[in-house]
Amino acid sequence: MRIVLVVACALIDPDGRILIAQRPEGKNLAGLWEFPGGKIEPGERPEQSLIRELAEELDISVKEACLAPLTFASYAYEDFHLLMPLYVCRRWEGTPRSREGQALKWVRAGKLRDYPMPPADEPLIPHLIGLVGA
Ligand code: 9L3
Ligand code: MG
Repeated sequence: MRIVLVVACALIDPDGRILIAQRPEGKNLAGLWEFPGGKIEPGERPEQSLIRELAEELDISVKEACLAPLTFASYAYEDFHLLMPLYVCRRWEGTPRSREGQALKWVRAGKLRDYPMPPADEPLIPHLIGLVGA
């Protein structure tokens, strides 16, 4: 089974809300809400990939020291196995804005269940509730 490494981030604002993004039409899992991130490209360290993805998708600049590992997702899709570290970040430069047509939403951890997510992301929710409260 091919293992695909993807990195994701829970951006947390000063109110304790978490940013989720809706996967746009044309991508797989379109319409589902996810923690922003993407695939690790060859030659990249995970933190570099995440910083690149956050710039590409959200137009924010994040320093590596501001990324803290929280947990990970491990999920068997039909044709590959997804391994996805989840980082949390409370400090960034710029204001997150949609650069790829994806809708964005700041949501309390206890409300994340109201947003349909890829199955890989769902088990991450209790870890975020544990971190910031519901
Ligand atoms: N994925 C799942 N949850 C996430 C992210 C960022 C990604 N929070 C899955 C969707 C795709 C694969 O990982 O199957 C690669 O993501 P992308 O490069 O299409 O964003
Ligand atoms: Mg992505």
